[in-house]
Amino acid sequence: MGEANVTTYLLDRLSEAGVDRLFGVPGDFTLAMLDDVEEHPSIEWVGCANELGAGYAADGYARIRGLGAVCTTFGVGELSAINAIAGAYAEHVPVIHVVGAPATTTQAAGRATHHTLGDGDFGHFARMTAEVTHAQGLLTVENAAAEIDRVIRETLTERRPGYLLIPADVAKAPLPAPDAPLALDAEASDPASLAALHGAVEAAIADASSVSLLAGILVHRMGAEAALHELLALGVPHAVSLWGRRVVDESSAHYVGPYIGAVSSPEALAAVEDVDVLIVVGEQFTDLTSGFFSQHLPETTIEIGPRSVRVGDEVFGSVAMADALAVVGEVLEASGLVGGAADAADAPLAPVTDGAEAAVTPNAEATPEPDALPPPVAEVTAEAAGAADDPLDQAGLWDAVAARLREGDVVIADQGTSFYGMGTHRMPHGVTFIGQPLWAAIGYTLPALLGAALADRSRRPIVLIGDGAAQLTIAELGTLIRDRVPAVVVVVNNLGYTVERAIHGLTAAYNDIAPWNWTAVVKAFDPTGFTRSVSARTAADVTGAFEQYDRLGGQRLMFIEAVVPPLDVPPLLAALAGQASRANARRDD
Ligand SMILES: Cc1ncc(C[n+]2csc(CCOP(=O)(O)OP(=O)(O)O)c2C)c(N)n1
Ligand SMILES: [Mg+2]
Repeated sequence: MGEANVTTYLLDRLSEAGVDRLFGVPGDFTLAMLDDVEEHPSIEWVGCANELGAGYAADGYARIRGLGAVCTTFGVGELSAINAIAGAYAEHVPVIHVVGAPATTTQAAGRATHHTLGDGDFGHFARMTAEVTHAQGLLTVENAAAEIDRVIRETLTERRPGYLLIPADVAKAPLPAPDAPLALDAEASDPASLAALHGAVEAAIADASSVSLLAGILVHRMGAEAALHELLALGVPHAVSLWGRRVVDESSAHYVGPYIGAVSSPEALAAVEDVDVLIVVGEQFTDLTSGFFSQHLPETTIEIGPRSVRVGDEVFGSVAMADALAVVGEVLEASGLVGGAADAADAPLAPVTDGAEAAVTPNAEATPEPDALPPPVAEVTAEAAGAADDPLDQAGLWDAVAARLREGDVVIADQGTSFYGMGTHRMPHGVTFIGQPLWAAIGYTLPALLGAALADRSRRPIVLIGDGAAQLTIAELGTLIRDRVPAVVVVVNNLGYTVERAIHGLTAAYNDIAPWNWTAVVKAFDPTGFTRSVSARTAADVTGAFEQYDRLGGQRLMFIEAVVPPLDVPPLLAALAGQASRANARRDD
């Protein structure tokens, strides 16, 4: 081991926070740092094909592990990663972006240095990044330890990315290893606020005869999943947003499906909109997850945010999400309003109905004009699939994939037909579903799969991605293969941007992509024979590929090219696309 320095200090701190992989692409301003990474006992370098992929990989890693890190070089490298960092910001994912900069003396001389704009200003990129990171540290020899600690602490606390700019000389400056653990600010609730909340929740449910809960992604981000599960174990009917699917166990008898505003299934619509009291926890309504803001919540709503709770017009501050859930649980338990775990868990789920048989209508006053209302989308069961040997279509594909899922899987779905095709399929117990519906960058999922897979090698990683999206980030397939990361990669070959076709330009040439021979592409990326690939034309082909993955002991990368018709659109996407095109065409004048 070389001498302890600023880089080794940073690596020690990252390792202490649970990070064991650093994703990135080298550059001359980071090379000296990377020698220390190579020598570090607990952090491994994962060289990626480009910085955008490395950023997405760090994001996918963080979504499983709690913190991710990416290292790029000044200007050219960091700006390629900035899209990924902005995505992590939007989606509340803690990622540390480490950037190697020209040496302090080079910067002071102000010369036209490579990877700069040539104007002697070395601050352009840090200023750009400041817009999409919560904390920024521009390291000097003097401030390095304090700034590394501050940026990591704030990144973990805020669940937003942090940026560390390290000039090449500062990276190698001597600095002893940390002598005490990183102190994280405790997020303790104010006892008086909690007591007041208790009273307000009691009053809110005093005359209620029904209650249900809607959960969102911030439950995961705030580390409140255990508290949520404890509350749900009381037998509370619940729904999730499409973004927040990972926070509940979708195999629960009390789970009613995703709530997507007006395009929800009748069961989800009734459970969320037609109750006396709704508890909303960790939810941020976005256009794509709320049916373009068509949500209609009951008058009495208890809204639990990351650090505060709103009950009617009253807001209770300084309340941690987990503590708020515990208070609501206490009150609900005492009220007798919820069924009791044992009986309720045995209750059969209401049968899944076709949208046309919708028994429930949304609140009359809140209903938008009839022509703006898409048909509700029914939840789908895996058995609903057509014949296994019929030509593959969207319905058959997602039914076949859903039927093969099992406990422990990490399913990552890209923002094309994949995300919406799987949106109405119930995940088995113990499956983590990851999407990126707010930032919604196509191509995110393949590198995110790399990160998620390396974050927990005991789980089966499955990526569902469109052919257009895969063309953006396919280079990281090479990284997966080089590092021999087993996974199932499903690429939906529908010859273009089908989700865009559904919104506008059904047959327009701008929605076509360059056709690739996908199985040949995989071969070209695979000099060692690590992959198996299948061009799936039927549901039976898809099922067979999953079975083959298992027969190979889950030790290979299984690439499934799922060939489906270009104009075939999952029902949920069709409903949302109609709303999207209306929203895009709307003029306020
Ligand atoms: C980085 C980025 N560029 C462009 C878009 C706009 N966009 C949204 S969906 C989409 C098409 C996705 O097509 P594909 O991945 O093939 O999925 P499909 O719907 O065909 O399954 C595009 C171009 C985007 N969301 N992100
Ligand atoms: Mg496509």
